[in-house]
Amino acid sequence: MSLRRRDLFRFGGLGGGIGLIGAAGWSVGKVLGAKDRPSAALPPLGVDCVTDPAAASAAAASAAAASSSSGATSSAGYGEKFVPAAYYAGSRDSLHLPPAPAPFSDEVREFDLSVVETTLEVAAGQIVKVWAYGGSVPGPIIRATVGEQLQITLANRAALAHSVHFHGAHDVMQDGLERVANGGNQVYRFEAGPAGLHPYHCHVPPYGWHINKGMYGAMIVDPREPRPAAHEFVLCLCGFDTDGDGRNDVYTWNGLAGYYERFPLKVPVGELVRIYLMNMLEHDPIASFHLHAQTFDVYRSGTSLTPHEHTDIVGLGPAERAVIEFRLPRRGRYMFHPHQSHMAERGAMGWIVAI
Ligand SMILES: [Cu+2]
Repeated sequence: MSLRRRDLFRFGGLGGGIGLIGAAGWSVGKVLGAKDRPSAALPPLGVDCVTDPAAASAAAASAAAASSSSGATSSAGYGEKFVPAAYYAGSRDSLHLPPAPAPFSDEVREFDLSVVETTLEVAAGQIVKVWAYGGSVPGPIIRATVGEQLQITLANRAALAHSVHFHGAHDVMQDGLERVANGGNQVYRFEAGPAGLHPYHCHVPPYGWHINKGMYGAMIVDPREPRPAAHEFVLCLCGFDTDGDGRNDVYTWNGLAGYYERFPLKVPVGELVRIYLMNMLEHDPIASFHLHAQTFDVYRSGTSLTPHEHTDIVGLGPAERAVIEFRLPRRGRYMFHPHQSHMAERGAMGWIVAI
Protein backbone atom coordinates (compact mmCIF):
# COMPACT_ATOMS: atom_id res chain seq x y z
CA MET A 1 0.00 0.00 0.00
CA SER A 2 1.27 3.43 -0.78
CA LEU A 3 2.30 5.94 1.82
CA ARG A 4 -0.12 8.85 1.65
CA ARG A 5 0.57 12.51 2.21
CA ARG A 6 -1.64 12.54 5.28
CA ASP A 7 0.71 9.98 6.80
CA LEU A 8 3.61 12.36 6.28
CA PHE A 9 1.84 15.01 8.29
CA ARG A 10 0.39 12.70 10.89
CA PHE A 11 3.73 12.09 12.54
CA GLY A 12 5.39 15.38 11.71
CA GLY A 13 3.84 17.16 14.68
CA LEU A 14 2.37 19.87 12.47
CA GLY A 15 -1.31 19.14 13.12
CA GLY A 16 -0.70 18.44 16.81
CA GLY A 17 1.29 21.63 17.16
CA ILE A 18 -1.47 23.83 15.81
CA GLY A 19 -3.99 22.10 18.04
CA LEU A 20 -1.98 22.70 21.18
CA ILE A 21 -1.37 26.33 20.30
CA GLY A 22 -5.09 26.83 19.79
CA ALA A 23 -5.97 25.04 23.03
CA ALA A 24 -3.68 27.34 24.97
CA GLY A 25 -5.51 30.38 23.66
CA TRP A 26 -2.59 31.66 21.63
CA SER A 27 -3.10 33.08 18.21
CA VAL A 28 -0.59 32.41 15.55
CA GLY A 29 1.46 35.50 14.75
CA LYS A 30 0.61 37.44 17.95
CA VAL A 31 3.61 39.23 19.46
CA LEU A 32 3.51 39.03 23.25
CA GLY A 33 4.66 41.88 25.42
CA ALA A 34 6.25 41.17 28.81
CA LYS A 35 2.94 41.79 30.64
CA ASP A 36 1.12 39.35 28.38
CA ARG A 37 3.43 36.47 29.10
CA PRO A 38 1.83 33.79 31.24
CA SER A 39 3.65 33.23 34.49
CA ALA A 40 3.18 29.49 34.37
CA ALA A 41 5.47 27.36 32.27
CA LEU A 42 4.56 27.50 28.61
CA PRO A 43 2.76 24.47 27.22
CA PRO A 44 4.76 22.44 24.74
CA LEU A 45 4.32 23.75 21.22
CA GLY A 46 3.85 20.26 19.90
CA VAL A 47 6.62 20.48 17.32
CA ASP A 48 8.30 17.18 17.90
CA CYS A 49 12.02 17.44 17.22
CA VAL A 50 12.84 14.16 18.89
CA THR A 51 10.74 11.49 17.26
CA ASP A 52 11.99 10.34 13.89
CA PRO A 53 8.90 10.60 11.62
CA ALA A 54 10.04 7.58 9.63
CA ALA A 55 10.40 5.54 12.82
CA ALA A 56 7.00 6.75 14.01
CA SER A 57 5.52 5.85 10.65
CA ALA A 58 7.13 2.42 10.78
CA ALA A 59 5.84 1.90 14.31
CA ALA A 60 2.34 2.91 13.23
CA ALA A 61 2.52 0.63 10.20
CA SER A 62 3.70 -2.18 12.41
CA ALA A 63 0.86 -1.55 14.84
CA ALA A 64 -1.63 -1.43 11.98
CA ALA A 65 -0.28 -4.70 10.62
CA ALA A 66 -0.60 -6.31 14.03
CA SER A 67 -4.18 -5.13 14.42
CA SER A 68 -5.39 -5.85 10.92
CA SER A 69 -3.05 -8.63 9.87
CA SER A 70 -2.86 -6.77 6.58
CA GLY A 71 0.84 -7.43 6.19
CA ALA A 72 1.78 -3.72 5.99
CA THR A 73 5.52 -3.19 5.84
CA SER A 74 7.87 -0.58 7.22
CA SER A 75 8.54 2.53 5.18
CA ALA A 76 11.45 3.71 7.31
CA GLY A 77 14.52 5.16 5.67
CA TYR A 78 14.83 6.03 2.03
CA GLY A 79 11.87 4.04 0.87
CA GLU A 80 13.08 0.49 1.41
CA LYS A 81 9.57 -0.67 0.62
CA PHE A 82 10.11 0.51 -2.94
CA VAL A 83 13.34 -1.35 -3.63
CA PRO A 84 12.76 -3.72 -6.55
CA ALA A 85 13.35 -7.46 -6.47
CA ALA A 86 16.72 -8.93 -7.44
CA TYR A 87 15.39 -10.19 -10.76
CA TYR A 88 15.04 -6.59 -11.94
CA ALA A 89 18.85 -6.31 -12.10
CA GLY A 90 19.90 -5.00 -15.51
CA SER A 91 16.33 -4.25 -16.55
CA ARG A 92 17.11 -0.53 -16.90
CA ASP A 93 20.37 -0.94 -18.82
CA SER A 94 18.90 -0.03 -22.20
CA LEU A 95 17.16 2.96 -20.59
CA HIS A 96 20.18 4.47 -18.83
CA LEU A 97 22.97 3.47 -21.24
CA PRO A 98 22.61 5.55 -24.39
CA PRO A 99 23.86 4.13 -27.67
CA ALA A 100 27.38 5.31 -28.48
CA PRO A 101 27.57 8.48 -30.55
CA ALA A 102 27.97 7.68 -34.24
CA PRO A 103 29.72 9.70 -36.97
CA PHE A 104 27.50 12.02 -39.02
CA SER A 105 25.61 10.11 -41.70
CA ASP A 106 23.70 11.20 -44.82
CA GLU A 107 21.48 8.16 -44.38
CA VAL A 108 18.07 8.66 -42.82
CA ARG A 109 18.08 7.39 -39.25
CA GLU A 110 14.94 5.39 -38.52
CA PHE A 111 13.35 4.80 -35.13
CA ASP A 112 10.24 2.94 -34.02
CA LEU A 113 8.14 4.52 -31.27
CA SER A 114 5.07 2.33 -31.68
CA VAL A 115 2.73 2.51 -28.68
CA VAL A 116 1.59 -0.53 -26.73
CA GLU A 117 -0.40 -0.96 -23.55
CA THR A 118 1.37 -2.89 -20.86
CA THR A 119 1.95 -2.93 -17.10
CA LEU A 120 4.90 -1.83 -15.01
CA GLU A 121 5.65 -2.70 -11.40
CA VAL A 122 6.74 0.83 -10.57
CA ALA A 123 7.32 -0.09 -6.92
CA ALA A 124 7.25 -3.33 -4.98
CA GLY A 125 3.73 -4.67 -5.37
CA GLN A 126 2.46 -1.55 -7.16
CA ILE A 127 1.59 -2.44 -10.72
CA VAL A 128 0.26 0.32 -12.95
CA LYS A 129 -1.06 0.28 -16.49
CA VAL A 130 1.19 2.23 -18.81
CA TRP A 131 1.35 3.30 -22.43
CA ALA A 132 4.83 2.49 -23.63
CA TYR A 133 6.70 3.82 -26.64
CA GLY A 134 8.58 0.87 -28.10
CA GLY A 135 7.36 -1.25 -25.18
CA SER A 136 9.31 0.51 -22.41
CA VAL A 137 8.89 3.34 -19.88
CA PRO A 138 10.68 5.62 -20.51
CA GLY A 139 10.65 5.02 -24.25
CA PRO A 140 13.81 4.10 -26.17
CA ILE A 141 16.70 6.57 -26.25
CA ILE A 142 16.95 8.22 -29.64
CA ARG A 143 20.42 9.44 -30.60
CA ALA A 144 21.56 11.31 -33.69
CA THR A 145 24.02 13.98 -34.76
CA VAL A 146 22.84 17.51 -35.42
CA GLY A 147 21.73 17.89 -39.05
CA GLU A 148 20.94 14.22 -39.60
CA GLN A 149 17.57 13.27 -41.09
CA LEU A 150 15.27 11.34 -38.77
CA GLN A 151 12.29 9.16 -39.55
CA ILE A 152 10.17 8.17 -36.55
CA THR A 153 7.34 5.67 -36.95
CA LEU A 154 4.45 5.47 -34.51
CA ALA A 155 2.06 2.56 -34.94
CA ASN A 156 -0.66 2.90 -32.32
CA ARG A 157 -1.53 -0.49 -30.88
CA ALA A 158 -3.28 1.02 -27.85
CA ALA A 159 -7.02 1.60 -27.54
CA LEU A 160 -6.91 5.39 -27.21
CA ALA A 161 -5.36 7.94 -29.58
CA HIS A 162 -1.74 9.00 -29.03
CA SER A 163 1.02 10.99 -30.73
CA VAL A 164 4.68 11.80 -30.29
CA HIS A 165 5.83 15.39 -30.02
CA PHE A 166 9.54 16.19 -29.98
CA HIS A 167 11.13 19.11 -28.19
CA GLY A 168 13.91 20.94 -30.05
CA ALA A 169 13.69 22.58 -33.47
CA HIS A 170 11.96 21.01 -36.46
CA ASP A 171 9.46 21.57 -39.27
CA VAL A 172 6.24 22.71 -37.58
CA MET A 173 4.28 20.31 -39.80
CA GLN A 174 6.10 17.46 -38.03
CA ASP A 175 5.26 18.64 -34.52
CA GLY A 176 3.33 15.57 -33.43
CA LEU A 177 0.11 17.23 -32.31
CA GLU A 178 -2.25 15.14 -34.48
CA ARG A 179 -3.98 12.22 -32.83
CA VAL A 180 -3.07 8.80 -34.14
CA ALA A 181 -6.09 6.58 -33.54
CA ASN A 182 -6.02 2.93 -32.52
CA GLY A 183 -4.59 0.94 -35.42
CA GLY A 184 -3.22 4.09 -37.05
CA ASN A 185 0.27 4.62 -38.32
CA GLN A 186 2.11 7.95 -38.46
CA VAL A 187 5.59 8.74 -39.77
CA TYR A 188 7.39 11.89 -38.62
CA ARG A 189 10.37 13.21 -40.59
CA PHE A 190 12.62 16.04 -39.45
CA GLU A 191 16.21 17.14 -39.09
CA ALA A 192 17.87 16.56 -35.73
CA GLY A 193 18.69 19.73 -33.87
CA PRO A 194 19.85 21.70 -32.11
CA ALA A 195 22.60 19.74 -30.37
CA GLY A 196 21.39 18.93 -26.89
CA LEU A 197 19.00 16.77 -24.92
CA HIS A 198 15.37 16.92 -25.99
CA PRO A 199 12.44 14.99 -24.55
CA TYR A 200 9.68 13.49 -26.62
CA HIS A 201 6.21 12.79 -25.28
CA CYS A 202 2.59 12.24 -26.21
CA HIS A 203 0.59 15.42 -26.82
CA VAL A 204 -2.96 14.09 -26.95
CA PRO A 205 -5.03 15.87 -24.30
CA PRO A 206 -5.15 15.61 -21.42
CA TYR A 207 -1.49 15.13 -22.17
CA GLY A 208 -0.46 15.33 -18.52
CA TRP A 209 -2.40 12.11 -18.00
CA HIS A 210 -0.71 10.49 -20.99
CA ILE A 211 2.71 11.57 -19.70
CA ASN A 212 1.91 10.26 -16.22
CA LYS A 213 1.08 6.93 -17.89
CA GLY A 214 4.63 6.64 -19.23
CA MET A 215 4.59 8.40 -22.59
CA TYR A 216 8.00 10.08 -22.76
CA GLY A 217 11.59 9.44 -23.68
CA ALA A 218 14.91 11.12 -24.42
CA MET A 219 16.49 12.26 -27.66
CA ILE A 220 20.20 13.04 -27.56
CA VAL A 221 21.43 15.20 -30.43
CA ASP A 222 25.22 15.21 -30.60
CA PRO A 223 27.15 18.21 -31.88
CA ARG A 224 29.18 17.70 -35.11
CA GLU A 225 32.30 18.02 -32.98
CA PRO A 226 31.52 15.36 -30.39
CA ARG A 227 31.63 15.96 -26.68
CA PRO A 228 34.66 14.43 -24.92
CA ALA A 229 34.52 10.69 -24.34
CA ALA A 230 32.81 9.90 -21.05
CA HIS A 231 30.85 7.27 -19.17
CA GLU A 232 27.35 8.28 -20.17
CA PHE A 233 23.99 7.69 -18.53
CA VAL A 234 20.43 8.91 -19.04
CA LEU A 235 18.33 9.55 -15.94
CA CYS A 236 14.71 10.46 -16.53
CA LEU A 237 12.67 11.46 -13.49
CA CYS A 238 9.25 9.79 -13.77
CA GLY A 239 6.26 10.00 -11.43
CA PHE A 240 3.24 7.74 -11.09
CA ASP A 241 -0.14 8.64 -9.66
CA THR A 242 -1.17 5.18 -8.53
CA ASP A 243 -4.53 6.10 -6.96
CA GLY A 244 -5.84 8.64 -9.46
CA ASP A 245 -5.95 11.59 -7.07
CA GLY A 246 -3.92 13.86 -9.34
CA ARG A 247 -0.75 13.59 -7.26
CA ASN A 248 2.27 11.36 -7.68
CA ASP A 249 2.64 8.50 -5.21
CA VAL A 250 5.81 6.99 -6.61
CA TYR A 251 8.90 8.74 -8.00
CA THR A 252 11.50 6.96 -10.07
CA TRP A 253 14.55 7.42 -12.18
CA ASN A 254 13.83 5.56 -15.43
CA GLY A 255 10.59 3.98 -14.29
CA LEU A 256 11.35 1.75 -11.28
CA ALA A 257 11.28 3.12 -7.73
CA GLY A 258 14.38 2.34 -5.74
CA TYR A 259 16.15 0.82 -8.73
CA TYR A 260 19.39 2.82 -8.35
CA GLU A 261 19.31 2.29 -4.62
CA ARG A 262 19.57 -1.46 -5.11
CA PHE A 263 21.47 -1.43 -8.41
CA PRO A 264 23.78 1.61 -8.34
CA LEU A 265 25.39 3.11 -11.40
CA LYS A 266 29.07 2.20 -11.44
CA VAL A 267 31.88 4.40 -12.76
CA PRO A 268 35.68 4.27 -12.58
CA VAL A 269 37.35 6.62 -10.12
CA GLY A 270 38.62 9.82 -11.73
CA GLU A 271 37.09 9.31 -15.18
CA LEU A 272 34.68 11.71 -16.85
CA VAL A 273 31.00 10.95 -16.21
CA ARG A 274 28.22 12.56 -18.23
CA ILE A 275 24.56 12.27 -17.21
CA TYR A 276 21.71 13.34 -19.41
CA LEU A 277 19.07 14.45 -16.90
CA MET A 278 15.42 14.93 -17.72
CA ASN A 279 12.38 15.78 -15.63
CA MET A 280 9.20 14.25 -17.03
CA LEU A 281 7.09 14.58 -13.88
CA GLU A 282 3.52 15.71 -14.07
CA HIS A 283 1.76 17.17 -10.99
CA ASP A 284 4.98 18.60 -9.45
CA PRO A 285 5.93 22.16 -10.42
CA ILE A 286 9.64 21.69 -9.76
CA ALA A 287 12.13 18.93 -9.19
CA SER A 288 15.91 18.71 -9.02
CA PHE A 289 18.95 16.46 -9.16
CA HIS A 290 21.39 16.65 -6.26
CA LEU A 291 24.70 14.77 -6.09
CA HIS A 292 26.40 14.18 -2.76
CA ALA A 293 30.10 14.78 -2.10
CA GLN A 294 30.98 16.15 -5.53
CA THR A 295 30.11 19.12 -7.73
CA PHE A 296 29.45 19.09 -11.46
CA ASP A 297 29.29 21.23 -14.58
CA VAL A 298 25.76 21.99 -15.82
CA TYR A 299 24.93 22.42 -19.50
CA ARG A 300 21.28 23.43 -19.49
CA SER A 301 19.36 21.52 -22.19
CA GLY A 302 22.80 20.47 -23.42
CA THR A 303 22.61 23.15 -26.10
CA SER A 304 25.90 24.84 -25.24
CA LEU A 305 29.35 23.29 -24.91
CA THR A 306 30.25 25.88 -22.27
CA PRO A 307 28.92 25.08 -18.80
CA HIS A 308 26.30 27.44 -17.43
CA GLU A 309 27.05 26.62 -13.81
CA HIS A 310 29.19 24.55 -11.46
CA THR A 311 27.17 23.24 -8.54
CA ASP A 312 25.91 20.19 -6.66
CA ILE A 313 22.22 20.61 -7.50
CA VAL A 314 20.31 21.55 -10.61
CA GLY A 315 16.63 22.50 -10.57
CA LEU A 316 14.42 21.09 -13.32
CA GLY A 317 10.89 22.25 -14.13
CA PRO A 318 8.57 19.97 -16.10
CA ALA A 319 10.26 18.80 -19.35
CA GLU A 320 13.44 20.68 -18.44
CA ARG A 321 16.69 18.85 -18.85
CA ALA A 322 20.38 19.28 -18.34
CA VAL A 323 23.61 17.56 -19.23
CA ILE A 324 25.98 17.35 -16.29
CA GLU A 325 29.65 16.31 -16.16
CA PHE A 326 31.88 15.37 -13.23
CA ARG A 327 34.60 13.01 -12.02
CA LEU A 328 34.44 11.13 -8.72
CA PRO A 329 37.84 11.49 -7.08
CA ARG A 330 37.83 8.52 -4.73
CA ARG A 331 36.19 5.15 -4.22
CA GLY A 332 32.86 5.26 -2.50
CA ARG A 333 29.09 5.53 -2.76
CA TYR A 334 27.82 8.91 -3.89
CA MET A 335 24.13 9.48 -3.23
CA PHE A 336 21.89 11.23 -5.74
CA HIS A 337 18.25 12.28 -5.45
CA PRO A 338 15.83 15.13 -6.04
CA HIS A 339 16.15 17.60 -3.17
CA GLN A 340 12.37 17.47 -2.89
CA SER A 341 12.52 14.94 -0.04
CA HIS A 342 9.10 13.42 -0.72
CA MET A 343 10.44 12.37 -4.12
CA ALA A 344 13.63 10.89 -2.67
CA GLU A 345 11.69 9.01 -0.01
CA ARG A 346 9.13 7.67 -2.47
CA GLY A 347 11.58 5.94 -4.75
CA ALA A 348 13.92 8.46 -6.41
CA MET A 349 17.01 7.99 -4.23
CA GLY A 350 19.98 6.29 -5.85
CA TRP A 351 23.72 5.77 -5.73
CA ILE A 352 26.66 6.18 -8.05
CA VAL A 353 29.49 3.92 -6.98
CA ALA A 354 33.05 4.93 -7.88
CA ILE A 355 35.29 1.87 -8.13
CU1 LIG B 1 -0.93 9.49 -25.48
